[in-house]
Amino acid sequence: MLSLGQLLIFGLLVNIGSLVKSSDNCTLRPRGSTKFPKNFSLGVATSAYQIEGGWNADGKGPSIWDEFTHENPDRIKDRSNGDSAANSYQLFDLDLKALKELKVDHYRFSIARTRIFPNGDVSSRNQKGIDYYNTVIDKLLANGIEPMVTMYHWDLPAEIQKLGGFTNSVIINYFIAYAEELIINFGDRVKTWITFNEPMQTCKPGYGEGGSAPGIKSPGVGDYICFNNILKAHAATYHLYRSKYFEKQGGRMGITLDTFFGVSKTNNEADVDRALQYLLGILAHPIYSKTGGYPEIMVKDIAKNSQAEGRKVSRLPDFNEYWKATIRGTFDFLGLNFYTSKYVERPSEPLGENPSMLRDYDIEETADPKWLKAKSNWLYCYPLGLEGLLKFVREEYDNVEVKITENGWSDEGELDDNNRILYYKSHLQAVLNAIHDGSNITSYSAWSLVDNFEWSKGYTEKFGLYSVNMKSPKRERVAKKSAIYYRKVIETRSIPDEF
Ligand code: GBH
Repeated sequence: MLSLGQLLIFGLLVNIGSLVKSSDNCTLRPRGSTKFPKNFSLGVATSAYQIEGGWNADGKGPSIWDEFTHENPDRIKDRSNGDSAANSYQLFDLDLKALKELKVDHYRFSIARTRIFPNGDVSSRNQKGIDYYNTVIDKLLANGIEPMVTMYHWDLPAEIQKLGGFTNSVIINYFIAYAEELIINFGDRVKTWITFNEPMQTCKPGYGEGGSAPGIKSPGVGDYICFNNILKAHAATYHLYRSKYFEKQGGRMGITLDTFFGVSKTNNEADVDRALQYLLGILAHPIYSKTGGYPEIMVKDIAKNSQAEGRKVSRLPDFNEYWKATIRGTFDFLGLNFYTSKYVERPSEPLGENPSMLRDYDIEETADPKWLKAKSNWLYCYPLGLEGLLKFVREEYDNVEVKITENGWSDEGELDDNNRILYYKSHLQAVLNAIHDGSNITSYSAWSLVDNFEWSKGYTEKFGLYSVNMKSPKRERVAKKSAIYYRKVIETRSIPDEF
């Protein structure tokens, strides 16, 4: 018989054993220089709906996220919404103080479309919304912080959704008008523009599966139409900027795409490639490849599946030559949001409903129980995945300039956030290793500056470097241990061991 003491020690050892195992995957050895290149920009990211609050302040119109959360509180885990969030609309100075403490080189934030054009149309132009962002931009610049602006981070004006939102090609012209308003007002000071944040997440859950605003369920149809319109809107905005404003303003423009990295247990390159073409290629290939258009594998598969469903036209028609040429090359850099990795393999039985993107994709995703897990059920620490993705991008898209526009870790919101530090350390190391291998990466934004509204998870998963006191109307920000660590990274331009 073991004594209680022996049992406890045994239990402890088993525990330590499993802890060491999962965090083992969350570390990376340096391969090259331990310093970030001279002009490398280190910063943090947020988005308007997730932090601003002031949902109807000063003439702001309702967005699809205002309506989605108000009309379906049951679809948000804690029945919350972004009505007041971290109240950055009124309390931007608290964010500014945190940004200065961190000593960031840049701040990536998004502009709420419904503050600029409350009903989506130019006729509703709202000067107070423009004033707000002028103040934000001026204060950043006065403190030596470069503004990096996302034009669209999921908050479509509700009035445009009435017309079908991203499934109606009218959104292209509405978007161009909005983008031009931003360029005219802010382009003298904003030199880094991101047209869209993660169109995958606008289209697949928004217009395919229906789990995110506007909650349209049209799998394998609505999502594909949405991609098509976003790619056209992005390209048209890029051309407008280059032809009319670039000469005077000299800024740069790209799009931000998200993907996880696919790991094959059996070293099956074809599975990995298939996963990345479906997750990233559908949006990256039309813009960043030499040939343009959707990835060949998708065009072929979906044409075949569509035919089997009795359709005369593919659910994913490729662009015609005009649009192929118009979309291809519309970038100065590629924004990448990277969080996690999954194992990928072809399933033994078809997945998802018929039709759906999941059915077309035909890949089963699983996670390794040995990987360190965040609070979010989809988020694991596997920094080799970031190296793998950066290698894929280097080879597939001619070593395009990459800005990591998001990367981060969720937990319960504790101030002693050691796992977040482990995550940042290892992922920053992946960036340095990829640079050593030849990747052209020029900036990194940690997600996120402050705890914020995590979409359908409400406030139950926290990604901030700073905690926000949601119980107090003053929404005080408190630096977590990770904020102190990240500041050290920025100060030393390296990845310190100690924290
Ligand atoms: C980013 O998306 C967003 O840009 C940002 O607004 C957000 O706060 C941040 O991530 C953290 O989530 O629940 O299994 O269906 C990252 C890509 C894609 C990750 C959708 C979560 C949901 C998986 N996201 N995914 S699941």
